[in-house]
Amino acid sequence: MKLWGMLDSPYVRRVAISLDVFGIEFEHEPLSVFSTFEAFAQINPVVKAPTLSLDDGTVLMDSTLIIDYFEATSAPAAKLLPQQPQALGTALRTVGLALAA
Ligand SMILES: N[C@@H](CCC(=O)N[C@@H](CS)C(=O)NCC(=O)O)C(=O)O
Repeated sequence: MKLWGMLDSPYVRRVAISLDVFGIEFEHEPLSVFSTFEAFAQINPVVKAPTLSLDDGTVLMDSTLIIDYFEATSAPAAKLLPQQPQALGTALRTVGLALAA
């Protein structure tokens, strides 16, 4: 599994930190969407960081969608979000505020 993108991007950092909290091992490739556009386009034709290539070759993009994938596929004890609706709403509101900040 490989995470593509520079760690000066808050979205790339969000995914790297979330994967770490999930306990998922990954390689990091600090490829720039700006200075290495053509190389990035070979990995992801829409040239967006973060991009994550899974071991099966699937290429995911967008920090929220990447984290959604691991939230959906993780065992209950490893999930980052609470399951109870009210607690989930509170947690998602906090994530929304943090993304805006
Ligand atoms: N909503 C996206 C935002 C990602 C984003 O804006 N990434 C920037 C780098 S920080 C990017 O890829 N910019 C290149 C472009 O939009 O062409 C996410 O959460 O991943």
